[in-house]
Amino acid sequence: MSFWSQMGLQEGTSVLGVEVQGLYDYSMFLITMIFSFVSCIMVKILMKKFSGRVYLESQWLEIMWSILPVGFLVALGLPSIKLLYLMDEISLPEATIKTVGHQWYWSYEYSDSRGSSYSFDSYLVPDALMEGGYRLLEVDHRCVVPSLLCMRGLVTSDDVIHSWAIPSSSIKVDGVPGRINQISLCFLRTGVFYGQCSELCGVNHSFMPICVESVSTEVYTNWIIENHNLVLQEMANKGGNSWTWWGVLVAVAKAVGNGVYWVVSMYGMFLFYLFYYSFYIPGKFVVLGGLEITQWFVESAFAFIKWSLWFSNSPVEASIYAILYLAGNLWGAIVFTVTSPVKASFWLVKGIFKGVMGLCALSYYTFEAIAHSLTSFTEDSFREFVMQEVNLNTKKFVWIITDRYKNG
Ligand SMILES: [Cu+2]
Repeated sequence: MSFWSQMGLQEGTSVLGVEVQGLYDYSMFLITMIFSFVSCIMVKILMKKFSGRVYLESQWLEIMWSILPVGFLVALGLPSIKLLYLMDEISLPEATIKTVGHQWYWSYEYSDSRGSSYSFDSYLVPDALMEGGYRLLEVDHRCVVPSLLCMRGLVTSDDVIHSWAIPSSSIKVDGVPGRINQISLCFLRTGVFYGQCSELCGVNHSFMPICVESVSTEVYTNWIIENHNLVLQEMANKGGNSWTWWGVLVAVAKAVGNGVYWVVSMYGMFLFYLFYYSFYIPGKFVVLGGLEITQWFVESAFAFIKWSLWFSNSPVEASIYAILYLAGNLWGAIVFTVTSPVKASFWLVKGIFKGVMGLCALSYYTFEAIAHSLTSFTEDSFREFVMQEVNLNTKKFVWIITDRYKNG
């Protein structure tokens, strides 16, 4: 979170947050360089007379002062555009947290597990300062998220437009009534991160803070399972023991139907692929090849019959035609064998073509390398580490969930 006399951005708590920080530092560096250079030129213009008796034009100078600014703009715009698109990227999230804005509090919903929905409201704690907390930032129930695990956040609103924002993670999503916006939640470490409603929503707009508690995958998974079990228990208690033989029968029939459907669909798929690859594909090739050979044979036979008829009518003409035809074919074969230098030149052309293509590929890869170095502000080893941790946590999450569901 921010601290007194802070100059830059908050310390990044998500991959995006770190990247945005990198972009900020990089653009500030470029801007400072441009500003100082232009200031120097302007001071020089004020101090000196930039005029010469023979210095009338300079093509080279004009080309440079057109191309250099374009280069700077690209260097500033490219990383920005890349981050903009990365922000919308939701890469295979494990679970969903739904955030609903109200006048004037937030509510969180954890609903995609076991058919139950665990939700709670999150209100400001008015006298947090007295309890050692941060003023106007602490809430009674924090939004709990796992760290280093990909989650999906859905943000919407119940009344007016709100905005769910956590500056340190570069998150700001508008909660619009009647619309659902989504955001990727992947925090780099455990901790408590603060934010505030960032869209003017009424008199108590300043008093609906956002407080996210990032915990380890194990803690999160156990927490969500416990709460879902509590909700399920409450639902069962409310419903009472109102089961009937009819209900049991329907449930059993449903289960049997599901099983039969599953088995039948599996076998159907198996038989389909078996038929497709062992009969259809080979059959298709045999039939098509046979058709082609038959077509060639029929065409040749037809041409020969035609020529025979012609020969029976006017033998001289037909013979001359046949001799010319065969000689033409023979001449073609002779030319092909004698003029092997042509073949060599053909290979040369092919080689040149390949070389040009290789040069194009080389320039493409060079461009890609430059674009990569321009657009990523974190080290490759850091990103690899994050990916490894995320994979590990995903496995842990799935393992704990399946284990718990098996047992209870
Ligand atoms: Cu607000």
